[in-house]
Amino acid sequence: MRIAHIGDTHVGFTAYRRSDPETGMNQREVDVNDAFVRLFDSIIAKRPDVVLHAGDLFDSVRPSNRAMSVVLEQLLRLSDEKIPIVLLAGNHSTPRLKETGSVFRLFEHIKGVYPVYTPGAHRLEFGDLLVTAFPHQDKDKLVEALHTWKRGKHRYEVGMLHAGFQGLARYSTGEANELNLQQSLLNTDMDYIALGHFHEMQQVTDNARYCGSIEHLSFSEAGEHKGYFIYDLERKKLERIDLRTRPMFSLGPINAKGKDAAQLQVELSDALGSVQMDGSIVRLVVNDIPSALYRSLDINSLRALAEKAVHLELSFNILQESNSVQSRSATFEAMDREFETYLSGVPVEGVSKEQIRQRGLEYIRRGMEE
Ligand SMILES: [Mn+2]
Repeated sequence: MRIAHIGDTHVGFTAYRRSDPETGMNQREVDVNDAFVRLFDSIIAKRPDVVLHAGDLFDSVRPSNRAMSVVLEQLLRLSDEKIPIVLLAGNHSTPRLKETGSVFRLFEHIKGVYPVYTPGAHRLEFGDLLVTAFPHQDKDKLVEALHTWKRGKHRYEVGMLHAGFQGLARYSTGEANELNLQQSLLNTDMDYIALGHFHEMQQVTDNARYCGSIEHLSFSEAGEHKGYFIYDLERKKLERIDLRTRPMFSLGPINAKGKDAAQLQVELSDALGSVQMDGSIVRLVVNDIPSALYRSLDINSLRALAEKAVHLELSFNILQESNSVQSRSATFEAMDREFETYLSGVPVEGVSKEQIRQRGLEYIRRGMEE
C-alpha cells in the first residue's frame, strides 16, 4: 500500500506585476496552476492507493471561480482514475468567521474525494489503512485531539496535520493564525504523519515530515526543491518526487557600507550576471546603503540586466543616518517596496490583491507628498 503526500498547493496565489502574455492572467497564478496540473499528472502516473493533501489547497478562504475550476478539474481526473484523496483544511482554508462557510463542502459531492474541515480528529478507512486527519482548528482543541490519538488495530495507520512545530530551524511563517506545537504531540507509533504548513520539504520526527509547496511562494523559499512524497507503507520506503518550477534566486545580501558608487555598481551587476535571468524571479538584497550612495546608483542599468526575468526585486535597506535628514526619494522607494513585499506574502480574502496593491501604493505616494 502506497500513499502520496502532497500539500500547500495554494491555487489562486498571485504575486508581482507580470502577466502571462497568452491569457493576461497574473504570471504567478498561471505558474501555480501549471504546477498543480503537473502534480496531478505525476500522481496519476505513479498510481498511489491514497493521496493525502495536508492543507492549503487554495491560497485563500474564498477562492476565485478560476481557482475553483482548476482544482475541480484535477480532482475529477483523480476520481475518474479511482484514486481517493483526502483534503485537509489548512490555515488558508479555514474561515475566521463561521458564516463564511467552507468551500471544501462542495467537494463532498465528488466520488473518492474526502474533504476534512471541521474541528476534532477525523478517521477515514481505506482497506488496511486508517487515516486520522486533524484540520486547522482552535489550538486547545487540536492539542487535546492529538493527546488522545492512539494506535488501533489497523495494519497501517497514518495521520494528517496542518501546523507548525517548535524547534525547527525556521518554524514561523509569521501568519496571524498559524499554530506552533510541541514536537512531542506527534505520535511516534504511527506509520507516517503527513504535515502541511511549512513550504520547505523537511523531516520533523522519524515518521513525520512536511512535503512543502509545489512552487516558490516567497523569496525565503528560493533554491528549495519542490515536489511531494510517496511512501510505501509495507516496505517503509520513502520516495521524493521533484517537480519542475520557475527558477527563483535570492542574491546577496551585499553590504554597501564603505563602498563607492562605481565599485558597488560593478558588484551589483556581477551579482545579477551570476544567474540565468531568462524566465526567472530574482531578488538582490543590499544592506547598509547610505542614502547618498543609493541615489548615485544607476538603477535603470541594473534593471536592464534583468530584462528577460519575470520579476526583479531590488531590495535596498537604507542606512539610517542619525545626523542627516533622510532623502525623500530613498524613503519612498523603500516603503513602496516594503509594502509590496509584505503584500505578496500575506493571504488576502475576497478581494483582489492587485487592487489592494494599487490602492496601497497610491496612499503611500500621497502620504509622502503631504
Ligand atoms: Mn501554506
